[in-house]
Parts: sequence; C-alpha cells; structure tokens
Amino acid sequence: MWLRLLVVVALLCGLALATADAGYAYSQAEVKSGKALSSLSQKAYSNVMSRMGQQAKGSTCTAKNIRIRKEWRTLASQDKKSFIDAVKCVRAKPSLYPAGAVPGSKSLYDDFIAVHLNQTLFIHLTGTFLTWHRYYIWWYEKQLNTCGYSGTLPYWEWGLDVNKVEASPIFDGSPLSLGGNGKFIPHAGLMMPQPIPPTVISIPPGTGSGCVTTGPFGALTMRLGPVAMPNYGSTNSTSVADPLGDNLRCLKRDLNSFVAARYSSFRNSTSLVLESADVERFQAVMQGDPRYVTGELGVHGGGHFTIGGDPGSDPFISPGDPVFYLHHSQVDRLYWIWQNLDWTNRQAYSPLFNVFGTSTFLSFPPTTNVTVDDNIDLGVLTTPVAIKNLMDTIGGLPLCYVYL
Ligand SMILES: *[C@@H]1O[C@H](CO)[C@@H](O)[C@H](O)[C@H]1NC(C)=O
Ligand SMILES: *[C@@H]1O[C@H](CO)[C@@H](O)[C@H](O)[C@H]1NC(C)=O
Ligand SMILES: *[C@@H]1O[C@H](CO)[C@@H](O)[C@H](O)[C@H]1NC(C)=O
Ligand SMILES: *[C@@H]1O[C@H](CO)[C@@H](O)[C@H](O)[C@H]1NC(C)=O
Ligand SMILES: [Cu+2]
Repeated sequence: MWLRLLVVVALLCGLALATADAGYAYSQAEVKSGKALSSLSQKAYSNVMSRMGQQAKGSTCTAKNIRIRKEWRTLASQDKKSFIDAVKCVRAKPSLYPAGAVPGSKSLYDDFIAVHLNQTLFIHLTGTFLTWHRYYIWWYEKQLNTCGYSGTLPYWEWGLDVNKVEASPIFDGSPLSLGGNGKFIPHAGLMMPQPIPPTVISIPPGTGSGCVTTGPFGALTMRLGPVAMPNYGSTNSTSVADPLGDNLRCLKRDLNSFVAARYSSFRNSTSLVLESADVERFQAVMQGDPRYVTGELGVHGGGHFTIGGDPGSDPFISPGDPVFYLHHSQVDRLYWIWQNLDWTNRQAYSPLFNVFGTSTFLSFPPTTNVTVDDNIDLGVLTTPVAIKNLMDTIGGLPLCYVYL
C-alpha cells in the first residue's frame, strides 16, 4: 500500500518510478527512452553473476558455460542469417506425433504449435504461465541449436518499436528480418471481450491484415487452427471444427504501433518490473488479468496484438509466427529482471515460494493451487520438469542462461 503511495509521491516530485527496497529512481525521460529498463536489466545481470556458484544443489551452470540472450538488433548479420536458417530447419524436421494423430502438424515446428494449442487453457492466467513459457522457448532454442544455430534465442525489446513497428529491423521485410507486415487490406479494428467485469477492449486497425509476402518468412504457411481468432470489427471470433486438422493458409500480420505504444512501451515494462511487489501482481499485470486490472492487455498481450494477424492474434496458435519466440523471450527477460532484482524473495526456495494461481485459465473451472513441485509438461516435445527447477535461469536443472 505505502509502496504505491511512494510511487505517487515520486511522480509528484518529477521522478517517474521508485521502489522502497533498492531506492531506484529514474526520471520520466529515462523511463520513456528505455534507459531505466536497461539499467534494471544490467542490475539483474550483475546480481545473477554474483550468485554464480551458489545455486541449488546439482547445478552444472557455471560462468564458463552460461549462455547470453540478446536483443535481435544486436546480433551480427551472419548470426541473424543462421537463426533464420535454423527456424526453416525446424520447420523441415518431421513431426513427433504418431502418423495421422495430428493431421495439421507436418513438422517439429508445428508440434510446438500443437502442444501450445492443446494446453492453452492451462498455461495462461494460471500459476504456470511464466515457467511454462520459459521452458517452452528454452526447448525451442535447443532445437535451433540442433539445427546449426550456435547462438541463443534473441529477444524483441518492444519499447524500441513503439513509434513505427513497420520500420523495426524485426518486421521491415528485409532479408535479415523475420518477414514484413501483412499486405494492407482495409479492415476494422479488434474488439476483444473481457469477462470480469464484462467489458470490451477496442484497438484501432493495424497497417496490414493480409498475407506476409516479404522477407525470409514471406511465403510461410499455417495449418493448425484457428481456435479463437478475433474477427475485425466485432467481438466474435473464428474457429474451425478441426483445429488439429490441415487447414492450409498463409501467414498474416497486422502490425499495430498504437497497441505497442499503449500496452508495451518502455514505461509499461519498467513499471511492471518496479511496481510488482509479488508474483501474483507481476503475472497479473503482465497479462492484463481482468481479475486485477480492467481494460488492459498487459505487455504480454500488447506484444501479441502488435503483431496481430493469423496466427498472431489467436492465443491458441500464436507460436505459428516465428516472432512469437522473440516476444516470449522478452516476456521471460522481464520475469528474469524482476526475479533477480530481489532474488532472495523471488525464487523457489524463499518462504513465499513464489508461484501463485491455479492450473486453469482464470481458475475456470476451479482447480487446486499450483506448487513449485508441480511439473511443466511439454507433451510430445520433451520430458517434464518441476516448476522449482525452472525458476532459476542459472539453476542448471536444466537452465543456464542470462539476458544482456
Ligand atoms: C493434449 O494433452 C493431453 C493431456 O496431456 C494428451 O493426452 C494429448 O495427447 C495432447 N494432444 C496433443 C495434440 O498434444
Ligand atoms: C456474432 O455472433 C453472433 C452470435 O453468434 C451473431 O448473431 C452475429 O451475427 C455475429 N456478428 C458478426 C459481425 O459476425
Ligand atoms: C503504458 O504506457 C503508456 C505509454 O507510455 C501509458 O500511456 C499507459 O498508461 C501505460 N499503462 C500501464 C498500465 O502501464
Ligand atoms: C490457494 O491460494 C489462495 C491464495 O493464496 C489461498 O487463499 C487458498 O487458501 C489456497 N487454496 C488451497 C486449497 O490451498
Ligand atoms: Cu502462450
């Protein structure tokens, strides 16, 4: 309570954000430009490095084998090329499902989509959200490594793109981007119904909506879904009778700078990290959980709807767009920054245990509370891992990475 008061006072004093514990104080300009977030990230980095060697028993993660995830635009050209080639390689690897079990899954890449689709209602607005996606993208990173890419999964710093997403090196359609915008087709915006209290979040139309035709992923296809694809100009959504079927169509995007600036700005990421006192609040604000905040998408939803289109705006199949993994790498990075600014209180073995929530979407239907001993199960992709072993990115069981 008085933490919020402190923030208000700081605002009045011309400082943007402050927390009681470490005395962070940044100017409005520093928050807006991303300087504040970058300083918090560096603080988290040095905190992680200083506890190297003190991880939970059994860790094999050391300063020698630690891997560093970086923002897409800091990658060397040959690394971007190698990353893009590795995505294509994962898309060319055979599916792990028994023949005929999932007709729309034609590759290992599609398997990632199918597993996410299958578990969507158990991994969003649940106690599993943060660690499920942490393990999921880590395992994807491993597949890229098996496909000849020696680097780490890059992240997408949304704040850098809020003025013009179309001009982002990630989306500009150049050979070293992840493909361009969708072709522009005049269309209405999205009207997304929120259950508690019943409201609608309206966003103006983006600048695409048609098929992506430029860049390395210019001819990408989608097969699985849709399951809950919001329709333009209405609160309705589209689904097919056989979401696991072979519903061949093009990749579409509808880049939307309004959404990025409103929901995924540097200010949004910075206040999320500084003002969330516990994981309950952190994960709720990050996802725009309607039980806690009204009319918000959170930085997580904001990133997804900045991409938009098909599969980008359908929460069940959004991993079908290769940018999904860079988006969730940034989600994971904010979780990592937040955890490591106060590690003692934000890890699996602290008195608070730091998971919160049940294992069903909005707790509907009600289920028991998730605990750190529960497993994250990626289905056909790989073996389950306990949540407590996914809460430390340098825990070494199996994670061993940081962000810069
Ligand atoms: C969905 O999850 C259930 C329960 O874990 C599993 O039995 C089923 O095989 C999964 N289906 C797909 C398509 O992954
Ligand atoms: C939305 O769905 C309702 C109920 O199914 C239907 O009556 C209405 O025509 C739909 N509206 C649009 C714009 O598709
Ligand atoms: C998100 O950032 C925008 C622009 O910086 C700001 O107008 C909005 O109030 C912020 N919302 C939240 C929830 O942080
Ligand atoms: C689940 O967690 C909530 C919030 O901490 C708590 O109020 C509730 O008693 C817990 N339920 C069980 C069955 O432990
Ligand atoms: Cu997800």
